[in-house]
Amino acid sequence: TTKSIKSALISVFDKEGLEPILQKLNEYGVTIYSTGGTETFIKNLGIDVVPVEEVTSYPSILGGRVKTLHPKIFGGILNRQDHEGDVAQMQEFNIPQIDLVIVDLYPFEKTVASGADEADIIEKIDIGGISLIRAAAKNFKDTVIVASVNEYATFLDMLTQNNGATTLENRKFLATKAFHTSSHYDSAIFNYFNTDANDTLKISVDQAQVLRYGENPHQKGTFFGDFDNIFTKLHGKELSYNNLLDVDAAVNLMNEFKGDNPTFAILKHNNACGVATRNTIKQAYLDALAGDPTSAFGGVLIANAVIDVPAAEEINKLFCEIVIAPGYEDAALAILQEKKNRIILVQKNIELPTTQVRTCLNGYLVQDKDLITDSRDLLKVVTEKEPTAQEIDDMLFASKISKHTKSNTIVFAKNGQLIASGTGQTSRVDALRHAVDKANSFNFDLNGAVMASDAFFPFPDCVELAKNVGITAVIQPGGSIKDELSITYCNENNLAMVLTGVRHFKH
Ligand code: 93A
Repeated sequence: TTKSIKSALISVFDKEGLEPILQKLNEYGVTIYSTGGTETFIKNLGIDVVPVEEVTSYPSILGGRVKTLHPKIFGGILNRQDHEGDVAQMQEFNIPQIDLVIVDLYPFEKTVASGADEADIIEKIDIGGISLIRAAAKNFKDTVIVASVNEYATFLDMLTQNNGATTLENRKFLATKAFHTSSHYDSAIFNYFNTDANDTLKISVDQAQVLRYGENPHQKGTFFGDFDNIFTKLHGKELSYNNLLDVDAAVNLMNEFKGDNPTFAILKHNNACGVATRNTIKQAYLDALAGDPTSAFGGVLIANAVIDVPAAEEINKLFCEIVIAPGYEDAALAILQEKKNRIILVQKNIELPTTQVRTCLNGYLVQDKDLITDSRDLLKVVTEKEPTAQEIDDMLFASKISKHTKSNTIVFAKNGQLIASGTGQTSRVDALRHAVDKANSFNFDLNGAVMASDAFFPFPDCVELAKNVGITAVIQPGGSIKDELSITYCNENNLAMVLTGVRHFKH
């Protein structure tokens, strides 16, 4: 299975790094076939080279679009040397054997990145080169493929070790690399063409980042995405699978508070356990922390404003996994970096994909993200009592949080602070009881607080319970056949209620 190389077809866009290989092949007396520019390059080095045109008896046509696409070339690459029929046809059609193919593809991605116009970009879709790669890689039993400059050094090593030959193992290894190159190339072309909102599919396999493990140590995990496109990591350990999920939840939540006054959120297990909007980022942090100082331990922290020294001094007192902010004052960063493992991220101003994917049974589910942020113009007051301006602010604040909390959820808020939430319960009233318990355990006074629900109240039990603990205004989507029962209860008990018409399930 060790095969010596007697002939090679070389067609490279970038000639850089090729010379040492040419010298080596020349030493071993390899016959070299080549295309236009590459042929000139080889000739100029004083090395003998046969133009492909001599093999095909065709000139390069259509402005170079068709130069290697010919049965004599592909026959030379694809023939099976242990196949009687193939061997006979090679003779019959006078096809030269090609043992080695070296290609460097037209620089499609670079051309796109340069901002070139469409015609230029389309011309950089390599057809012949990609076909040569696929053909040679398919026939790795007989043919060697070097599909990228990245493989030059490896290939040279192989040649030297085997005195001008390659092993089957060498050839299969290079074929694997080649299919990686070709699949990357084709996904880059697909991404360029695919302007569909369904942009999730832009994620390609070569952006895979193998994680230490998955959700638990016995599960393998990989992240398919481009983390560095969204964040600059300034400090800390490697992000884990669970860290990434929390970062995703944090970023989506904080997205709701873009452009608002300084807002700080603390998340645990993808749910917010503290959020506050204040005049300073330090106060926002302190009041977010006060929402549930127990849960905040080991949490993921996110701010919508630059972290200054006063805030950093406070944050530094907490054991937390990750801090995310649009920026840090130098001295603040120095403080936060005191803890070796603490992950510190700068969030760049990048729009995230608007599609969401998760596996389901033997396939996957794709949906648009929930991109509706509850705003004043959505609100319909359905009670005799009008909510106050403060209550409206608090209801919108609470509703933004409930949207990013696992269903069923109930969120209590007061004066721009998350007071408590019930998360991921199987009944709405359970979520509400949970929120009440939490608020009580941290001695919060719920009088004058507002309540948000991610979905409608199926029964009036929730507003009854809310009234009994001091809630004065309620925001919910509405849409239950029993809405009227809840509204009537509010009217009889001096509660304000607004409907948004937008459900925010998060399952
Ligand atoms: O336009 S092509 O798709 N048509 C072809 O038949 C073909 N064969 C090789 N481009 C083709 N190539 C590419 O030409 C190679 O992948 C390489 O990038 C380039 C080398 O051209 P030259 O040797 O003329 O510089």
